[in-house]
Amino acid sequence: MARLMNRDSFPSRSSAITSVLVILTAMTSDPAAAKIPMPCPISDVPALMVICPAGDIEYKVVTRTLANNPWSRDFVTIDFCPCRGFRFAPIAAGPYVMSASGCSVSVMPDYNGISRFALSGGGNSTADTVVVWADGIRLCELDAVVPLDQDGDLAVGEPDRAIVRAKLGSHAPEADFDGDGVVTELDVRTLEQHLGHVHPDSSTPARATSWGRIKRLWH
Ligand SMILES: [Ca+2]
Ligand SMILES: [Ca+2]
Ligand SMILES: [Zn+2]
Repeated sequence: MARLMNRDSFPSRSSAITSVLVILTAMTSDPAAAKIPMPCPISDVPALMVICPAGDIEYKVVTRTLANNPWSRDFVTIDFCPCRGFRFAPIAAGPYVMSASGCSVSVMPDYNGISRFALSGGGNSTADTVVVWADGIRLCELDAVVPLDQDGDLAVGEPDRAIVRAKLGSHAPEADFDGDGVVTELDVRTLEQHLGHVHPDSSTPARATSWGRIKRLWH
């Protein structure tokens, strides 16, 4: 099913629409369709994800069935594994379940089909692919993951602000926090609202001098 629903695998838009209609038509008469989550846009997966190392920005996924009912039968997973420049904060007991590999996170939806991800992490994710899965079905691929912690030390500080300011006027997606396609002062202001925010595990303070310790925790 995941392969069938992968929009990237279709040769053209018209054939993609035809194929999806055939699948959806077949599923309408299938009682099992009431028990599985549908890919975007039936399920709602925001294209832009902004992440603060303090975990104070909520990213909300809403999973729905073909009949537009909430789906909450199993975990919803966000897979960051292709993002070699991105890292999650080492949280012992976070609001999400982390895979053993440390690069994908899962949340159990509530009865309304809502999964709330208050992710804590940082580092560059440019040009990498982040995919949202549920019940083995590929729901959607994100357009952009934008970390406020640009340099990946798990804190939002002056170096991060300098990185974003250096990209003012550019189309750099990794510094475009509002997703309007250009890096402006508004994006800098967004970062400034999180200046000083660090990852929530106080036993591993995110300062430049603690880089070695953070790295050891991660590897
Ligand atoms: Ca930083
Ligand atoms: Ca912008
Ligand atoms: Zn923050």
